[in-house]
Amino acid sequence: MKLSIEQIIEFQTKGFLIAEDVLTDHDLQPVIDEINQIIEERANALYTQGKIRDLHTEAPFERRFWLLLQQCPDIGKAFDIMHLRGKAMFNFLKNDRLLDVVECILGSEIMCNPIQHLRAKIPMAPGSNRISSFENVPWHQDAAVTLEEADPSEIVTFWIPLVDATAETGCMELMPDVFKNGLIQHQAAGGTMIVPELMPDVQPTTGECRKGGIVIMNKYTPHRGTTNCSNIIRWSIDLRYHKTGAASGRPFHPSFVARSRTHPDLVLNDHEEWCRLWEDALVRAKGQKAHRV
Ligand SMILES: O=C(O)CCC(=O)C(=O)O
Repeated sequence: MKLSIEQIIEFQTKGFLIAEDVLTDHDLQPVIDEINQIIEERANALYTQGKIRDLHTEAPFERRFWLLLQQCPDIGKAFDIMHLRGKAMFNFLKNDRLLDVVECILGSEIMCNPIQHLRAKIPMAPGSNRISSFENVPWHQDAAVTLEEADPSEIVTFWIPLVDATAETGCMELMPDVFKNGLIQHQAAGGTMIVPELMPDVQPTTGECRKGGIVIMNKYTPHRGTTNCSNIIRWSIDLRYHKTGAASGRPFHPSFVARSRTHPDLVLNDHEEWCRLWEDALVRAKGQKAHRV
């Protein structure tokens, strides 16, 4: 799907765009199946070790991981793209419908940026303070989670819900227009976040986005993830892409060519190679500072 000119202008002027109906179940289901399979394998292993009593085999994707997490937090250890390194996820990073949209914004020479996450935002019981800053991401600009080397790079975020992301399940809240002022100072305390006294005095937009849609964000757009007040898991993937050759902001983690109209042979199609790149990088970059604060 190509973005319309109105959508492109909206993105370029507001600093974000919620593009509905970009992806189909055909695009998303292989990723969901793969996540389900990983949950199944981890659950079975923990069950054998006596750490899980009820496997909840009948529970749907939107509930099972949470039911298992409550019995054994270990099931959620390193549950992220670079650690799981699934083949369906790797293929999704190069999904044609997704990259058609990326191309509308970044042009046809595109690298997949290594800042990429799978998030299971679990329901928060009223009054609970258990939630982490990874699940309930505070107000920030994505530029703040890159190193200074990427300041000249156009890095665009594509936030993709795997279930409907609503005000109830937890969605993005975004500040329109603020990207035009560039980077705001961030602090590390409480998770990388805009220094509270420097928060722009701007009414945020609640970025509800149904499954199949994508929230596209400029790297200077202040945004946060809102609390999940529902009884399902708000699964999502957040990916970033940049122009081929530009600095990624994480030089010690692997970027790869996801699309090239001029040199299609440069596209990384080898899942095993991608796994190898991540395995090496995770060992070599252990302890590296990734955020600029
Ligand atoms: O998924 C969320 O709730 C927050 C994600 C986010 O802030 C990001 O992708 O930069």
